[in-house]
Amino acid sequence: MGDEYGRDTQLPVFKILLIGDISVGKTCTLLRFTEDTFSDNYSSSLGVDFKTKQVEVDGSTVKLQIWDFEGNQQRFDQLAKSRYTDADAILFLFDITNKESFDNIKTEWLEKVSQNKPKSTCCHMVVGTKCDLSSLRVVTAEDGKAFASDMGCQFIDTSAKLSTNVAQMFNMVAHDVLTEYRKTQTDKESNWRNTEKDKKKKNGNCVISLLLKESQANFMSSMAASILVLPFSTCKP
Ligand SMILES: Nc1nc2c(ncn2[C@@H]2O[C@H](COP(=O)(O)OP(=O)(O)O)[C@@H](O)[C@H]2O)c(=O)[nH]1
Ligand SMILES: [Mg+2]
Repeated sequence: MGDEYGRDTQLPVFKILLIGDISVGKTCTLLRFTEDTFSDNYSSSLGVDFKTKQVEVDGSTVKLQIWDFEGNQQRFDQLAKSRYTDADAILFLFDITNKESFDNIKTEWLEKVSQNKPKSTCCHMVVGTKCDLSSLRVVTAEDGKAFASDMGCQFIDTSAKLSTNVAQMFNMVAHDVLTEYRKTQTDKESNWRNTEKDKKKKNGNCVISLLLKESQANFMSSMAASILVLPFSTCKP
């Protein structure tokens, strides 16, 4: 059984967005994780929309539906708006050999995200890509960590080429979104319980007031009877 996007409706499905400048490695990261492939010649103008992968996390099986965007600002704007609002996680990718792609997260991508109002439980992560190119590195892991900590989220260095930290990164995200999901489920459950309790309380109050009314009525009618009977019974013939 599945919905229009091929989601298995039996499992929780978490929607994860990969965003960042063109050529930072979004498509390669997605393909490394979902198909365990990598190509040096992958055309960075191509995007693959989304792919899904089932993962085991914290004793649960969940589906990650991972969305890739082309990095083309205009197309991103057209496609992304509707997809932001129900995203469970947004990963901000930058290329560690390209300072501009890092700066653009602060100046452009974060702005875009906040404009499109993702849900308050949406998890964020800052991801440095191409960490196999360490000799060309211009953004240090410390810079990445400091920036992520300002955003209140985690930072991770990855390489789609060498498969470094790619699965770990998605597992970290799956853990974060599952934690949020469980919190929401618990909140929903306790709200439901409280509503049921309120309903029972109200019903209980109704029964008590009915009983009270009934006993009041009984009392009143017996009083009335004794008032009526009393004069006759006390009358001497
Ligand atoms: N050395 C190296 N190159 C990478 C890595 N990931 C992607 N690339 C290269 O970077 C270019 C852009 O990758 P792509 O995934 O298309 O970027 P996108 O535009 O963000 O989707 C391609 O030529 C890839 O081969 C990586 O981990 N290491
Ligand atoms: Mg791409």
